Amino acid sequence: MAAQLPIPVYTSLETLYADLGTATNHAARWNDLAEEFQKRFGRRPTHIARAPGRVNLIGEHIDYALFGVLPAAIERDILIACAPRDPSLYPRGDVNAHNLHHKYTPQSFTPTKKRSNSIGSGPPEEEVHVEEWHLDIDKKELRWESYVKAGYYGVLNRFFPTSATELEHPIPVDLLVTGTVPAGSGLSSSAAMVVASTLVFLAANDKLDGVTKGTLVEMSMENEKRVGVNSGGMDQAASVISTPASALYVTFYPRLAATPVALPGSSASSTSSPRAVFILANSLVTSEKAVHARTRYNLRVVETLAAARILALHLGLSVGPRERLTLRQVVGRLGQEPEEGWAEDDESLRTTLRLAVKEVERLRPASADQDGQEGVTLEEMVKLSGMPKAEFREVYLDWIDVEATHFQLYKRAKHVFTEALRVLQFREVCARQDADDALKELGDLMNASQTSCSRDFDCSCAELDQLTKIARDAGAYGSRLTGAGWGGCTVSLIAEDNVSSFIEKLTAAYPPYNNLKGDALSEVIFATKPSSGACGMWLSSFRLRSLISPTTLSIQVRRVGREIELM
Ligand code: NG1
Repeated sequence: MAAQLPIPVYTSLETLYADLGTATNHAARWNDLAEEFQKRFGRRPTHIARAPGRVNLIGEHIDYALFGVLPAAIERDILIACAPRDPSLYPRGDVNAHNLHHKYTPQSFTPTKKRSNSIGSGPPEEEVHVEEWHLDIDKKELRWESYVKAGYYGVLNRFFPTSATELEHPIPVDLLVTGTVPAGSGLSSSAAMVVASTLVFLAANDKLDGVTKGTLVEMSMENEKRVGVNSGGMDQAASVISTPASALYVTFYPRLAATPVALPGSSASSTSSPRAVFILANSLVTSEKAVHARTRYNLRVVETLAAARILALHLGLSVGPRERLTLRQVVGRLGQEPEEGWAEDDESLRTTLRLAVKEVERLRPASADQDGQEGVTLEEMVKLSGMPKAEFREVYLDWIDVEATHFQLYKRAKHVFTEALRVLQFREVCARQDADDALKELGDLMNASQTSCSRDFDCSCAELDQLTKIARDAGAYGSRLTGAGWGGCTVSLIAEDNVSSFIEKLTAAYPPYNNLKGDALSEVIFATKPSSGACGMWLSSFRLRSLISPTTLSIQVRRVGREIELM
């Protein structure tokens, strides 16, 4: 199982790139990073962690309802280089973090031990006081180092008991970060940052033994919540578990699992289907997910959870008095799923989802117009939930920051069920590698997903709607927003032969691209192929507490004409 595998660790770029299967020009970035590290901190880095961004091909806003999604890692990534500092000169666990991008200023921070008030829900005299590691993360203002801190947090609290002896304390480090995943574009630069940070702190502190890809995904999901967004696990799973040339079918229920899915035309034997190429195009509307979380992302999380409870009650399914079940669990109960979950090839999930798409009509508010536009007020929602108001608040609202006058239970649940079905259909078309019309079928599913995101989930925006329409007119089989939406990128499915004419047409027709040329244009519109997941490159053979004379391995590259050669 892919999630049970260890994190790949390399000692040379040659082996790393053989696995990444990508161009050696990326090697120049690694080398620049190592050289700049040497310049700034007076020594070479000992560890570099890589974590890619991701594109979601289909399955939007359904990971936190625990339905399967189909993302792929992209080549663009975050690299974090690091080396220990002399522990006799700096406080334990101290971090001196720099970013290669000049707009992100250097930051230093030291974790402190803090007494948390209580755990448990008993009376105050039974409060249990615990000490935890603490780092200040300002959730109101988005700062680059918050993501570095978020990754560090989990490593500290999982691997360094606050009662530990001096010897077991986290070491002080210098860090240098660089990245090619554009921020706020729906390509998950945040998850890539948190995954790379978690990985580099694990490695620098010699804590990687026994950490599987699944553990890194779980830690990164937990860590990212500290930045203020209650995300599902899609981005972290794609960034960690992906393999080159395939998309990744990631499921979360009853446990995290991931299977590679080959895309049409990718196998050497497939003849009739042209090769699928995915083009990413940035709408140039920045999607500030954390800043708007209370009226957008977090609100959708609450709406889908409340919809799950209310639908389950309408359907006469069992629901615990304080249980916060998900829409995936509603489908499981409706179809009498066994405790260990349905097998991947079991048709029951699909059949029950079809039924759920019909049953969701029960959530349509009586006062609503044709599209169920009006939603329900908080009072109406509480009444429908069958819970006392105070209890409803505790279970559904107190743990998450949201703001709304109306809650759209019907439209959100309808999107989730139909989108979950589209993911299953997309996967099935990919399995029929040789079908002539595979790309057309996939494109239709992507278009239906865009309509549903726009109309029912309300996570698109005018520019994304416009750009996806232009993409279809320019020859894409299908085009949709990717990631959380409200701005950011679209992903369009193109046959390999049409890539350049497609890019030309899009550039001419989408007004914000009209004056862009060269690098500026290829920053906002580019083809991508599925890349492999997170990995580490450890540049010396030292073990932490025996830092005597590191045998540094070369990651030099040499330019030979226009080629770059590994040395
Ligand atoms: P973005 O904002 O594109 O990274 C977010 C969530 C995903 C998923 C998508 C919507 C985070 C880190 N990621 O992706 O888990 O819910 O929205 O499908 O919040």
